[in-house]
Amino acid sequence: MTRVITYGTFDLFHEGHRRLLERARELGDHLIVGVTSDAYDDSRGKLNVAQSLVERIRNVTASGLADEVIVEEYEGQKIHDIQRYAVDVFAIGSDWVGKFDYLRDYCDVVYLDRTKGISSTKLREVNGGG
Ligand code: C2G
Repeated sequence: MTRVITYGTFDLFHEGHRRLLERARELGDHLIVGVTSDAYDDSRGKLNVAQSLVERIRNVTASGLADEVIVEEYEGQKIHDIQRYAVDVFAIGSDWVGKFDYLRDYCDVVYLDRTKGISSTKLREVNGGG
């Protein structure tokens, strides 16, 4: 069984997120999705997230695309998760190309094309969230 993992904030879950999860899922038989905790997003400078962790997890679960949902809480957790869950493939959007090459010591790393024209930032603007 090929186990795939991906991570994200998944704020205001949208078409770009859905397409990313669909393609990550196709890389194997079991997809684990790591959703960032509020504190971890704060620590990495992502300060304008509109939805709580519980809401973001609910949306990822409701997509029906994740076999397993976990919470990402600290820098360095990806290596621990890959080992703990015996992950074969790490997948992430192309906005991160090169940034996760260090994980190649532990599993395959695949960058998937980002969906153009949609983002959480855009949706927050449309919703007047600032
Ligand atoms: N994404 C996409 N197309 C978009 C928007 C997002 O393919 N139009 C992808 C991103 O490339 C990422 C995933 O959806 O793979 C989640 O995106 P975000 O919620 O913005 O999370 P991000 O900050 O990219 O999380 O540990 C956290 C991750 O390293 C990065």
